[in-house]
Amino acid sequence: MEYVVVGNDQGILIPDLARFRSGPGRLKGLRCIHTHLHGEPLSQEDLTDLALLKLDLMLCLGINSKGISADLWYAHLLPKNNSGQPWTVEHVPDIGRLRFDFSAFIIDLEAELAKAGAGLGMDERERAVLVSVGKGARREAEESLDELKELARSSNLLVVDCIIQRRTGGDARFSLGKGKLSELAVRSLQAGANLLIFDGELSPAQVRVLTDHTEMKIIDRNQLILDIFARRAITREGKIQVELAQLRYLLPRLITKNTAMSRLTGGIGGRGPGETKLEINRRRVRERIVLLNKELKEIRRQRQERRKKRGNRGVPVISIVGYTNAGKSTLLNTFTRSHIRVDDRLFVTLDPTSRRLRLRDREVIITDTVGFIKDLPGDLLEAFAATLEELHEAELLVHVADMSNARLADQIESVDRTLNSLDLAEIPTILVLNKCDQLDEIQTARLAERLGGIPISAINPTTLSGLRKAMEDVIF
Ligand SMILES: Nc1nc2c(ncn2[C@@H]2O[C@H](COP(=O)(O)OP(=O)(O)OP(=O)(O)O)[C@@H](O)[C@H]2O)c(=O)[nH]1
Ligand SMILES: [Mg+2]
Repeated sequence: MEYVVVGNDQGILIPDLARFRSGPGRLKGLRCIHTHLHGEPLSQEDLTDLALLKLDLMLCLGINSKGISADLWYAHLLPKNNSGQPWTVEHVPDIGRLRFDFSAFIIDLEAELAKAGAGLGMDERERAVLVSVGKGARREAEESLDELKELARSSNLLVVDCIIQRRTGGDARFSLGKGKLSELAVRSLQAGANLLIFDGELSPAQVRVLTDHTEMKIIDRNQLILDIFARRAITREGKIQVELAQLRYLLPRLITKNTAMSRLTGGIGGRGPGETKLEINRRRVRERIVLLNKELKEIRRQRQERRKKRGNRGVPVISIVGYTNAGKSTLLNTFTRSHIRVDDRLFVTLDPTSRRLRLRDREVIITDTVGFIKDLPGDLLEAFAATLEELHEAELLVHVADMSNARLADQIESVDRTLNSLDLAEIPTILVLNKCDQLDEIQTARLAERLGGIPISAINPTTLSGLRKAMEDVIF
């Protein structure tokens, strides 16, 4: 079946094609043919649209002084190549001389794009391109992207490309121009990706600009973290907390997608009927937030009652805190011979777990809880307030850090900052440097001295005696 969409001299209305032929390496199956009345070749704007809309072809036809067609130019996208050029432009002096089996050509091109995208073969995972845009130092951006990669991996995504763009100059807000966006679109297409993940937080205005110009799925770091939490939540309380955080984050970012509007002329028209639908969506979200809050309140009440009972018995509580993936659950397992789930992924533990532990012949309760991360989304922190509230009852915090991690110092600082913001800085804290088995003795001793922490290897019980003694000294 073939369709023809006809525009006028003002522009052309392209229907919403977001779900149409979208797969790795697929182009839109759409050729844009238009006239340039002054004999000028394809403009930068034409080429940008070619990339953003993943068109099969962008063609412009010149008209000579007698109104008869003269020169024509056409452009199409290219698979990944050495020149780095995302498209090629051809010039044909006379339409009568255009000999080109375009259908056959486009089939070949799509096959090549798909091949480049498929890379390692049959991988069912969603393919993502990570993007860092901002003003900070390049090194910081790279480190932050490393963590974003781990987050993506923890969310079961395949990272196929990373793009870092540094901005110099006065503009503190980053803005992504159409040109940069089209480069992102082409690189994503060439890598067979359909998901762009921005490091940092996208404001509602930025989300609007991005979704207006591309048909790719676009999320930011916070949404990725929320997604991981959503996958991991097991208990009713955990699930409600995560959903609440997601809805709160989503609400200001709910926008109608402007796809049915002319994009080739910069979006004439308006958001007309979409607006009302948007309001309905917003209202639904608000209603759901009220409902979930009610349910959460009831769960919190029950939780408080349980806590009161436990509190009456006067058993001291020790809480394990720390950056995600530092080895908190492993430490609890080794101390109490338990089998909480442990994995080399971020945010494996969401729901708090408590176990009994004997210290100097007396019983204490040791708890493991959700890990922290730099710039933990505020909505998430708020949603988890009830879970984290239990930390206030602790007589001692054991702060577990991963000493084999290149970002150790930053991670310790992030955790300290989070503890501060939760008003927990007053509780006595022992800093534990975990995974000392990954370093040699000299490195371990040096780091332990510099940071004032106790080195351990949570997988090896014989390394825990120093920590045990330090815990006893604080508790008794
Ligand atoms: N080499 C080494 N690996 C360790 C050590 N302790 C923990 N690990 C590993 O580090 C990874 C994370 O451990 P977890 O105990 O799940 O970490 P966590 O702090 O509970 O992480 P989240 O619950 O995801 O926040 C796992 O693959 C563990 O096997 C250690 O002392 N040495
Ligand atoms: Mg854990």
